[in-house]
Amino acid sequence: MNSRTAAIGAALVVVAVVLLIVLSSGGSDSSKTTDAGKVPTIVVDKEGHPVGGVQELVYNKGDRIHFKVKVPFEEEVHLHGYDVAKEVPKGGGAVIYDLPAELEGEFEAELEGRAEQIVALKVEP
Ligand SMILES: [Cu+2]
Repeated sequence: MNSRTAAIGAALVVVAVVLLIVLSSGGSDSSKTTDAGKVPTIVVDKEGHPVGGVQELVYNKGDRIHFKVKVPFEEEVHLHGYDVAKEVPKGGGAVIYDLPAELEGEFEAELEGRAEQIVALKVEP
């Protein structure tokens, strides 16, 4: 009897611990999703056009320019003005821009090989 009660007690503890782990990991998952959701992602389709059109991104000087570009083929993504080029490998992939907005003005990011604009970047004073 006693050992059975102890076993039930132990099982309850295990359930409680598992619940805590599931709940806490669920919590961190949703915060990750929220963080990821804050990073604008430009998806380029197979024809080389940005899905939903050229994405407008507006920042204030001193902010962090932060966006992601997913391209389904090998390309070079080029952010004008800041002049940052990033290579998308053969077979496609994503590149991430994360840099301080220190230059004011309007700049474009494009798929360099196709001269296709994908981002209209504006940095305001
Ligand atoms: Cu360019």
